This record gives sequence, structure tokens and C-alpha cells, in this order.
Amino acid sequence: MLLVMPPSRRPLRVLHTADVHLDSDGGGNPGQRAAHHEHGRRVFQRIVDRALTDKVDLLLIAGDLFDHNRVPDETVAFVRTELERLRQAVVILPGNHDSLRTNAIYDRHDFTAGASHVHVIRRMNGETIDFPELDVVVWGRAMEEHEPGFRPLADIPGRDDRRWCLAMAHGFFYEARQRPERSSPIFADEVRDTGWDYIALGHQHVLTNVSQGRVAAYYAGAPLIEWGGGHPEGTVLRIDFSAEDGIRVQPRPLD
Ligand SMILES: [Mn+2]
Repeated sequence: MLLVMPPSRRPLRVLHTADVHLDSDGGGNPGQRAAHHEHGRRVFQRIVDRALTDKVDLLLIAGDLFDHNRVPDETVAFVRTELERLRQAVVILPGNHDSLRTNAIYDRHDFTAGASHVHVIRRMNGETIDFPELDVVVWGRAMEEHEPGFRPLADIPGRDDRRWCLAMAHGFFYEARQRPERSSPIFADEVRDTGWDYIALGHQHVLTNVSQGRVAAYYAGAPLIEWGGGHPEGTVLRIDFSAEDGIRVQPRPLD
């Protein structure tokens, strides 16, 4: 009997985060705001620490890394310095808080300058970033306007069986097809029909598994949950891909 084996792919380890919301206001007086900003930076540092400690191959940031497009240069410099600690590839998808509208942070600053491991998804019609050395492709569609007509997974290409196929999307998940009232809708059947290996989602701040059929799809949840709460740090997701053992998703702490 002839067995047709799928092409083997090297094992892959990914860290998935989203909704870091650096420089979010957090309410309060200027002193409290400054402390909140500082706390957000420490959380981002811990995400980079986790990527290093867990020796991931790839870090995916699925939208809303920044809370708004007006963040000062100093915050951008902080992020770039942190990302310089990594040798691993990083892919940043703009979300609704850091979307590619006029004066966008990703237009004002080139995060890839002098940092060839950093990639920012900027094409409104979607783009595929190929990492042949990792046997992986990452696809995403950049957001300009967060509105019901924007479909983060629209026109995703067919999968490539020789590679791990990962997509990123920032938006609101719908279990069933309907006329979307919410902006940037992501429908369950769209997730399923991609046939891709993993969809790294952002926008919903609670860790949620919305996998469909054989397509794994998760919201990583916000890594910084509550200001002043009992559990100030959320988690990030680590995903291990293996041709033999399949795909394993686990939350990883940030302390
Ligand atoms: Mn969002």
C-alpha cells in the first residue's frame, strides 16, 4: 500500500500576545497614569523575557500593542529597545487602537529599520510573510478603519501544505453568520474555511478558544488585566507545532 505522507515540517514554537495597550490612560491623576504606563512597560518586558526563556521561534503581536496612535517617541523607543533583545522573528499586526489611519504610529516610525527580525503588517489587502528557515508563513490584513465593513480574514489565501500556516486577525468573533453590528467581524466559518493551522486573534481581552474544525484559533487575552486588581498580569499563549504531535496551546505566566 502506498501511503501519501504530508510533507514534514520542522517543529515550531510561537508566543502569541495581543492587546498590550501601552500608554493606556487607566484613569486617575497624572501620577497614577505615569505609574500605569510604567506598569504596562514592565508587562511588555516580561513578554519579551518569556519569548527568550521559552526559546520561541516567533513572537506574534495581534493588534493594540499601543493604546493610541499619539504615543510619544519615548514609548516607541522603549518598544524598539525591548524588541532588540530578541533574535527571533516578530510580527506586529495593527489593531483598532494603533490602526493605519492618518498619522499612524506605524507610518511615523519604521520598526523594521535596523531590526530585520521585526515585521509590521501594513497592507490593507493582506500580506504573507514567509519564513522559509522556520517552515512557516504568517498572513495578516492591516486595519485602517475599525468598522463593520472591515473583515480581518477576508481573502486569506489557500494554505501551503509545506509550511505551518499562521494568520493574525484583530476583531470581534461571531459564532454564526449575521449582519455584523460590531466592527471588524471575524466569523466562525471564515476561521474554519481558512484551513490554516493557527489563527492568532486580538481584540477580546479574555483568553478564549474559538477553534473551528481543525483550525486552532485563540484570543490570547490582554497581558495586563486590571490596574490595582488582585491579578494584575494576564498571560500569553505559547503554541508548539509538531508534525507528529499536532498543535499544543498553553497559557504561560508573565512573572
Ligand atoms: Mn482592539
